[in-house]
Amino acid sequence: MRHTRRTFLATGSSLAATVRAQTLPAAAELANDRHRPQYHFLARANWMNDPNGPVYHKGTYHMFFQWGPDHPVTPPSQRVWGHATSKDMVHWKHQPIALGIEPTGPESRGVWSGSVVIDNGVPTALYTGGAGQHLATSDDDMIVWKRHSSNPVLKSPPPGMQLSGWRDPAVWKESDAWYMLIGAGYKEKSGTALLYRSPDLRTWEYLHPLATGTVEERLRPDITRGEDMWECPDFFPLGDRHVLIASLIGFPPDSYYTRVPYWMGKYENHRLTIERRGETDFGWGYASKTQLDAKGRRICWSWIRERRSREATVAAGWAGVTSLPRVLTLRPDGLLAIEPLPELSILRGSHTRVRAFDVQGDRKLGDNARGDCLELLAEFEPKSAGQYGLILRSSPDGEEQYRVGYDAAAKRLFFDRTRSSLDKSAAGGSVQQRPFAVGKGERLRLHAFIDASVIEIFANGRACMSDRIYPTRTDSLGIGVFATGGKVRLHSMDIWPMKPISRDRLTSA
Ligand code: DQQ
Repeated sequence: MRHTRRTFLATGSSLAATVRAQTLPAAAELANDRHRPQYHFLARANWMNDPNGPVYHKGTYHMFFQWGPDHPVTPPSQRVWGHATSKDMVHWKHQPIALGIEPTGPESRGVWSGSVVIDNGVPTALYTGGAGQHLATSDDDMIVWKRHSSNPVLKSPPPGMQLSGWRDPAVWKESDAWYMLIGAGYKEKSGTALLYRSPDLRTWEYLHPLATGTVEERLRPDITRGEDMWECPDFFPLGDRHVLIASLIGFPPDSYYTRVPYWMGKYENHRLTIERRGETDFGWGYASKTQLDAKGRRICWSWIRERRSREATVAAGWAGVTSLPRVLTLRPDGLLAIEPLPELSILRGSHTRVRAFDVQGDRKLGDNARGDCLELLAEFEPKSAGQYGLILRSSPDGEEQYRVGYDAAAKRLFFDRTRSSLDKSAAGGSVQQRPFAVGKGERLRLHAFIDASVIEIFANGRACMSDRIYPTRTDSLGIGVFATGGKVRLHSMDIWPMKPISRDRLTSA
């Protein structure tokens, strides 16, 4: 039996009790859920959040992830490491739980985020286990993991620090030793990432904070609390620079928002001198984690969160999606370039090209340009229009629609979800805007991936935005373009239907 309102209420209001009462939703229900993605990786069912320890080893990509296997809204204390494998980062096979809840000790309170490294050929996971940082090893297929006998390998933060959190180890090797960053924060002040060193991944020496946030970095003046913890730090070389990524939550009154900023700079003598900064995701992506792929490219994965009510999420029986693989490179201007993995093109179906035309007002495209499982690449030549961009998931009368566009005067990208669903509880959130400038003589290139409730947009290879929408109408499939306050030229638009990566929306072979 699947959960019902009655079983939900019978368990009382305690979330823990509710979790125990749930069973996995039937595959058929998930297969028929039109909000469930078809070509993004996600858990079999129930709750999913951060990507953990993505690693390429001996011809196979391994993705671990925070999974709540028993309930669509699982509290941190019941999260485990799920596991899936892939040969191409596009098609996935679900594997058994890699690291489950332990009956006693700190890992009975949850197995949280971390990393996997290959230590002399041995896959080794470092992760936060309820309290402290823990270690486990496996053989090449990473199916069965053995916990280190004296976990936690790192029990507590450096003495004397008043921290708001201390978790999510990111680990890498340098010529002399292993290094690790642990996400942390100075209470009521700012996030930080603490740097450690080890000869063997088991004994760790604290060095210093690699970087620390500032109150001024908060994006909104009304933030009164939050952003005092950097979750899920990640750190890696890119060209002749290094990049630090962290995930931050802020709490304006009555709501919250998240950011995944990056800091780019020179890393010398285990200190990072920050030169440039930016955002890895303008939207709803979080807890980004990177890895090297078989070709040596730096691949970034994010968790794309739900944006509908808890009630709707519980009824759906699943929550959370992993982003498409995103390739990070260093741009000549010192900023981060972020693009979808080119090999995603193996999913493309028959190609449609829309002829160039001038756009004024809203313009719907024809019937061969519609769907909720699409890739779309549009280039706009700026003209007189003040705002222009794409209309996605539009009903024929436009009462449901999602807009992503550029405001030329304000020099901002914006994402308007206010009409994305007739269900107001699923269309919440104001228009999101972030600074972005289309240069003189430059076109705006919007590369969009639509996958049921998931929207991922890449703009000119230097900005990325994820969102979730839940249109109520089954005919909210239309594509269009818009221009206000003048004209824009749609130079080209290429559209491909995307092939599902499994037959049943379970995303597993
Ligand atoms: N989620 C994990 C934490 C991390 C947070 C627990 C970020 O380790 O800080 O599921 O989403």
